[in-house]
Amino acid sequence: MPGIIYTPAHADHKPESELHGSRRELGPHPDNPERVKRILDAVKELSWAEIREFGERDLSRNFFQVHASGLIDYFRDLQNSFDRGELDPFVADLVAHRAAGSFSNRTAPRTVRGLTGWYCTDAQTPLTAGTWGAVCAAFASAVQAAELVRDGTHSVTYALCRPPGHHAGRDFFGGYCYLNNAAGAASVLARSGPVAILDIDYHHGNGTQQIFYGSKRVFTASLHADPEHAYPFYSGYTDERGTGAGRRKNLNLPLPSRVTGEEYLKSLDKALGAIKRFRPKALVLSFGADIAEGDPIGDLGLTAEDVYSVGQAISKLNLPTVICQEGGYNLETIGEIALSFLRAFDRE
Ligand code: OKP
Ligand code: ZN
Repeated sequence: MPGIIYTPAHADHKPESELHGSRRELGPHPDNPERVKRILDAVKELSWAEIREFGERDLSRNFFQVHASGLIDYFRDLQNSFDRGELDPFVADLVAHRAAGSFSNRTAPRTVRGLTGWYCTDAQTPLTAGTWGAVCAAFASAVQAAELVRDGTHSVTYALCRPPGHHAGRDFFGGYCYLNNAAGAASVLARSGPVAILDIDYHHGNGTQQIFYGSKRVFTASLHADPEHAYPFYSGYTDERGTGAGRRKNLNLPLPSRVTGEEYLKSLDKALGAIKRFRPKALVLSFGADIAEGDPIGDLGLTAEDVYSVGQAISKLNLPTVICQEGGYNLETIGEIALSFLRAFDRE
């Protein structure tokens, strides 16, 4: 029986606003706690799913498998500064541009403010007093989802992660993401054999790609909006194929705007073929409901029915699977879309 891993701790991360550049004004931040509430309400309908909540746990070992210690230390210092009342919610004032090193060989600055610019890749990823707690909870839910699959308790688990994770790399964060939940899950499973990560969020999972770019044990495939016109702009192109031992272990399939369900399934088939040839023992899915039509920051045309077909095609791989929630920002449809996708994994 599939299991759903959920924790209410996500609600402590509640970024208020985002700068909408083109409109020269602040608008509501797309990643709000309501997203999880809508998904949870919808997926409760799944008769076959068991919903598990969990408490705190020590994640240090799991952190360091996928993230640099400097990034984790920074987040912990940041939290201490919030706890001491030294900070108000903020975003990076600047990000570490390659020009930053042009005056000297200066490396990371020491203050929390300076380090935010060092580690964060954009100014859309707010830091608040409740952020780190929620981030740890999301990461823990992905790790726990992987452990339940590894131990054979469930053959499919769904970690209702918020904030999302796939834009967080080994030593950087951004794109509403802080720690890479899917990478945390994959690293648990990779101890027992080769693992494939399939990322079907609307945006390219640049963090996931970077973490495993040199790894031959973890194959990464991603379907996403063409980075020519979509975030994260600097990665997600077809010529990024992996490096060293990880050569040909990364596959990017950029999609045109308003792609139809039929076209999408053709690209998906390519990803699934490559995954089969890799012969993984387990699958980690980064699932974003922002691939559905009507997403406020996406422009694809997938209907709920298409999303079900996408789920079915993936489910047919018949691999032990951990599904991590990534994006999806249309509150009116996010529940229905997640439910359509998960229905496809009722395969026992
Ligand atoms: C996170 B996930 C909207 C601009 C979008 C960042 C997108 C991050 C998406 N005003 N900028 O992949 O869904
Ligand atoms: Zn996304």
